[in-house]
Amino acid sequence: MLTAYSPDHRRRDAQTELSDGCLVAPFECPERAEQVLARVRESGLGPVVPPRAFGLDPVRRIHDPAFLDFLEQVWAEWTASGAEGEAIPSIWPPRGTDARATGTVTARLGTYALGADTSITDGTWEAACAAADVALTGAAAVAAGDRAAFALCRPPGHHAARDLYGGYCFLNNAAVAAQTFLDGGAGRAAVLDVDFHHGNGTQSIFYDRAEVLFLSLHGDPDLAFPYYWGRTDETGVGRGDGATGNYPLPPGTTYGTWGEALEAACRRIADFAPDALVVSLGVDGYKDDPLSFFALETEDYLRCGARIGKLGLPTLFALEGGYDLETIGDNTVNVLLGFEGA
Ligand code: Q9C
Ligand code: ZN
Repeated sequence: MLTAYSPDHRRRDAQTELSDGCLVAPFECPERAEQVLARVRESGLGPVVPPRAFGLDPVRRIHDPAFLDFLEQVWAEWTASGAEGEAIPSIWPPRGTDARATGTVTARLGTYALGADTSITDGTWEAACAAADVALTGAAAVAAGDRAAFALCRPPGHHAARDLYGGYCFLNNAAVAAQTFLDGGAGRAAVLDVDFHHGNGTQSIFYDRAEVLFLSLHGDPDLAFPYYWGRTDETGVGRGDGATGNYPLPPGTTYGTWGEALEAACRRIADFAPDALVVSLGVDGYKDDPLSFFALETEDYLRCGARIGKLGLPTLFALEGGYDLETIGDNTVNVLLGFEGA
């Protein structure tokens, strides 16, 4: 399968992440994508191609125009305000307030941020746009008849909602890709999110839509980021009722339990019979990942890919999380090799 990749991901190179009360070096760093790319090349998975420039129209199908303006302008406004650090929100509209403050940059940060973990810096917008183009390039290959493609997206996307960024995500690459399949004539699409964290952004984007099935396997949100979404009683709303499914799993989860949840999710996807599948591919469920409490092994990712491959669907893989730099390449590419061997 082809891999879409852009070196412009490197423009997202924040130096700070607010973590446990300290400003630390961000877990979501450029080396992640370089490690995955190196492993893609070594493994002989297939050609690596640069993205085509799709412009913002397909992104506007998913995201709010004022939110996109904010992402494009925030760094310039932040520096113009005299702030010296990276752009981190420090105030939000409180519970019970629907206010969408659009005045100063400080107010706008709180309007659009999910949390304070994701500093915005120079180049963030450009990298996020490149990641969306990478996803759209992979989707275009699948729409043109390729069995599968790998979008080596960075920054990741699945925590970003229609007008919300955070959890290292700005534009929801997987959602943009799923929508482009629909706009290209697919009647139904499924998104399977195997990242350790719940894909709250993708869930919320498609929550009321019957034609997009969203399923997520993740660390129990009673214990894990993003905390406020990902429980089993979140099943969709209105026409989308029944088209969302969550599989929260406990600390210490190994492939025995994880694989059972994957099996259940894959059966639901088969029943739904989508025209295309998007896999939000995060490998932060790995046993040594610094941000997760699962215990998946490198070999387990081969089995994961093989099960997804058994669905026999046109499939786009979009990279999400995975923060163990030693193994992110092997774990990610194992899913793709497992898929191809199925
Ligand atoms: N002390 C993705 O995997 N919280 N995002 C980290 C560290 C944010 C993960 C807390 C985790 C976001 C795409
Ligand atoms: Zn994650």
